[in-house]
Amino acid sequence: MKCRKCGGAAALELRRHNAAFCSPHFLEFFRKQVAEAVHRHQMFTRDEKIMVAVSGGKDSLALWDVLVEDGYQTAGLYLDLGIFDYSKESKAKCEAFAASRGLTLHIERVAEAVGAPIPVVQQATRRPTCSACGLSKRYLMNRAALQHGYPVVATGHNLDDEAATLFGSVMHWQTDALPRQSPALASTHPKLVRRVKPLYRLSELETAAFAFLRGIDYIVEECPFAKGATSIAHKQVLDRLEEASPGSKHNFLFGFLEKARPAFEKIEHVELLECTSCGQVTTGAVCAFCKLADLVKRRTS
Ligand code: Q46
Ligand code: ZN
Ligand code: ZN
Repeated sequence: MKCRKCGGAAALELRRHNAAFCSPHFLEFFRKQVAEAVHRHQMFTRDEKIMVAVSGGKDSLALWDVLVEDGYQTAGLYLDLGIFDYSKESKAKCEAFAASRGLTLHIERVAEAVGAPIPVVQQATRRPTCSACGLSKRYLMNRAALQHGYPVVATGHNLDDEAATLFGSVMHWQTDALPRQSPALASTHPKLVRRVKPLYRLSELETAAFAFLRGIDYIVEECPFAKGATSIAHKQVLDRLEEASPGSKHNFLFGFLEKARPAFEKIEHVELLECTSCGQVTTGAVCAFCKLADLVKRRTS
């Protein structure tokens, strides 16, 4: 196998692109894909401060690395979910990454904001762990960005994540979730920051290869609650399709973004209000996060 760019020995074959690259040209390819994503969806400019949500995993740290190397103004945001050793180790990876590059890392503790760490929240609410966790993460990301003056939050979601989420939404015909599935969500209210996913063009394998080649020290273990999540089953189904027909995930996601998403976008008309309890944006009187925190307080006291 030869590198598509220089003809040297290839280190990595990308079947869906029908190409192979040596290490330096793979890194170049990766950075170009991020630049293309940023440009195509006007995610942010060089004058803006970007908050990068980091979990300690390969994707978010690879993203932070690319943006820093490209000269963007960034800071990290780590959400401490209080999930046993997983949280301790992932936090340490983020702190080490930030310290080694002299970057700012903001830390938000879910236990402080919601009233209990995620495992206790799950027991108290008896809801699927990931639903309370996802809700808390989205809320705290937006709140932290507003508090610290960042107009945009970037997350490390990759092509595999996005294809799996889309698959899940389509499987259940969640027509309210479909218009929100996008590499870039604009701010629709002064108290909502933009949310962008600059890695949506890159697969999980590619972000792993990038992190490895860049010598990024990331947490390899997944969150212990990820195992039972249906998103894993969706990923496995898509992996099998990809194996049989390279490019399937790409075609599924990109086809949706180009051809189908606009049709769902038109039917989304929601009035945005401010939560009477915390002031953050909601569609009802009290936001879902405040309701969750209230429930946790009642059940744990
Ligand atoms: S951290 Fe939270 Fe994830 Fe763990 S509890 Fe589920 S949503 S799996 S990405
Ligand atoms: Zn090369
Ligand atoms: Zn609220």
